Amino acid sequence: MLSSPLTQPLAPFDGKAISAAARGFLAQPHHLLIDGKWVEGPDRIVTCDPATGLPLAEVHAGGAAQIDAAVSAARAAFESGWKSASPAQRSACLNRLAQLMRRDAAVLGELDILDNGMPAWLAGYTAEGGADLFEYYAGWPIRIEGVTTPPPPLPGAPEALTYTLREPLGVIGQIIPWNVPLSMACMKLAPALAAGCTVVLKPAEETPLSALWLGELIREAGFPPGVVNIVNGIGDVAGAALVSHPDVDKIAFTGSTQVGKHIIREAAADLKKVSLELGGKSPVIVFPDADLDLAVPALAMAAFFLQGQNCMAGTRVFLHEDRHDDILARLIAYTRTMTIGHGLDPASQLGPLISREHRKRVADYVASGIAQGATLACGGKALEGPGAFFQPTIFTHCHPDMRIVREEIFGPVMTIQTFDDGDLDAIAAQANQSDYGLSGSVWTRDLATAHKMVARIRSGHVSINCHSAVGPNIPFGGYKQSGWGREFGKEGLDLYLETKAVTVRL
Ligand code: TAP
Repeated sequence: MLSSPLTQPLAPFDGKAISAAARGFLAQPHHLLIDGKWVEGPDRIVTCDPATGLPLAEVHAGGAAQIDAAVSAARAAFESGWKSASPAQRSACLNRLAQLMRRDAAVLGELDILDNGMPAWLAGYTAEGGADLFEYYAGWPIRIEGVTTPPPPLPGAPEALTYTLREPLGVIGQIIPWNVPLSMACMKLAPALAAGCTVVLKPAEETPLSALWLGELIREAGFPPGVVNIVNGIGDVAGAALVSHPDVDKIAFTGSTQVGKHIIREAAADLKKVSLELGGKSPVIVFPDADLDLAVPALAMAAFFLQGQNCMAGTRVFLHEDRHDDILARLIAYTRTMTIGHGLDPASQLGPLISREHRKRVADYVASGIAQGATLACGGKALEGPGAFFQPTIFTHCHPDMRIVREEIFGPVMTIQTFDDGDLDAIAAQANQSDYGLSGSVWTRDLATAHKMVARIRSGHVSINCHSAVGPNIPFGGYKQSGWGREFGKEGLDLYLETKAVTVRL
C-alpha cells in the first residue's frame, strides 16, 4: 500500500520565456556595490538555474579587501550623516525603495525564479512582500523614542532628570542564505536602515542576482553612498572577513545552525553583537476533530513549500492514531496532484532543490530513513532529467531517534508520528522533542485544545489551523537552537538600536 512513487513528467520549459529585462541583466557584468559605486572583485562565482543546471551569469566575488572597503564606506556613511539623518529623510528613502520594488516586481521575481528555482506564484509575492517590509519600516523612524524614568539620588542635587535615547547600533554585517534570496535581503535591510544603521550585505553564493538588482534600486532611491554595500562572495572568505572585521558592530545572520554557532565563536573575539535566524524542524499536530479539507492541502504545503527548503517547514507531523490511515491516504492523494516544474511555468507548484549537491544530501536522508526503519509512503526519488528536482516525500512509522525526524533536511520530506488519547502534556512533549523551536501549528476545531497546545509548544511562532503565516509586523524567530532575537515588527527594529541612559543634574 505504501509505495507510491510520484512520476509526473517535468513541465516543459522554453528558455525564451525569460523576459528581455532579465535577459539583458543576466548578460551584463555583475559587480560589487561599495560606497555607491559598482566595483570589480578579485574572483568570480558562476550562478546556475537549478531547474536546468545551466549557467545564468558570472558574478564578481569579494574577498577581505573588498569587505574592508565596504566596511570603511559604511562607517563613513554612518558617521557623516545616516545615523543623524532626520526620520523624514530615512522614511523617504525607504518608501522610494518600496515604490521602485513594486515597479520592478516582475523582474525581481524572475531573477529569484531563475537563481533559486522558486515557483512564480511565490516569486510574485516575494517582491511585493519586500516592498511591504520597506513601507512598514518607513513608518518607524519618527517613532523611535526613549523614556523618562525617575532619576537616581544625586548628592547635593534635589532635582534631576533621567531619560533614555535610542541610538543606531552602527555598521552591521548581514549574511543571508539562498532559500528566499530577495525576501532575506529585505528582511535584513529594512529594519537596520530605519534604525539609522549602515550595512554590508553578503548574499548567498548560490543566489546573488536579485540582491544586485536591489542594489541598483537602492542607488536610484537616493540612499547616500555607503549606507548599503553589497559584497557577493563565498561564506568562508567574504562572510568570514565580515564576521571578524574589527569595525563591524554587529552581525545579523540567517542560515544554518552550524554556521550560526561558528559565527558566535568568531564574533566572541571582540564581543560583536550577534542576532541569528537558524534552522527549524517544526511540529504540526492534527487532532481528530480537525477540518481535513482545510488541513490536508495545508499540511502538504507546510512541508513541501519551497521544496521544504524553508526554515519554518512543518516537517514533523503528529496524527491521532485513529485518524492516521485516513489522513495519510488523503495526504498521498493530494501530494500526487502537486505539479513540479520550472518556476517560470505558472502551473508549477513546486520547483527544484537549490542544486544537485543538495539533492544528494536529501536523497541520503531518505536512505537513512529507510535504513532506520521508517516506511516510505510516497515519493523518495530524484526526478530524471536536468536540474535538481526531487519528489515530495512522506514517511510513516517514524520515531524521534531517527535522523529524518531529528535533523533539518531542508528538502521535501515529511515525517509522520502518532499520538493516542494521552493528555496534552504528553503530546506536547513529543512535539517539543527537538533541538529547534522556530515554528509549529495545531489543527483542531476545539479552541480550548488549540490554545492549551500553543501554551505548551516551545517555538517562536505557533499557528492554529494555518501554518507559519508571517508579516512585517509579526515578530519572527526561534526558541532553542533556532536562533537569537526576533525579526519583523518593533522587535526587529530593536535588533539595530542601542539604549543610552542620560541623567542631568538640574
Ligand atoms: P549556511 O550554509 O549557513 O549559509 C548561510 C550564509 O552564511 C551564506 O551566505 C553562506 O555563504 C554564509 N557562510 C557560510 N560559512 C560562513 C562563514 N564561515 N562565515 C560567515 N558566513 C558564512 O545556510 P544555507 O545552506 O545557505 O541555508 C540553509 C539554512 O538556513 C537552513 O538551516 C535554514 O533553516 C536556515 N534558514 C533559516 C531561516 C530563519 S529565518 N530561521 C530562514 C531561512 C533559512 P555561502 O553563500 O558561501 O554559502
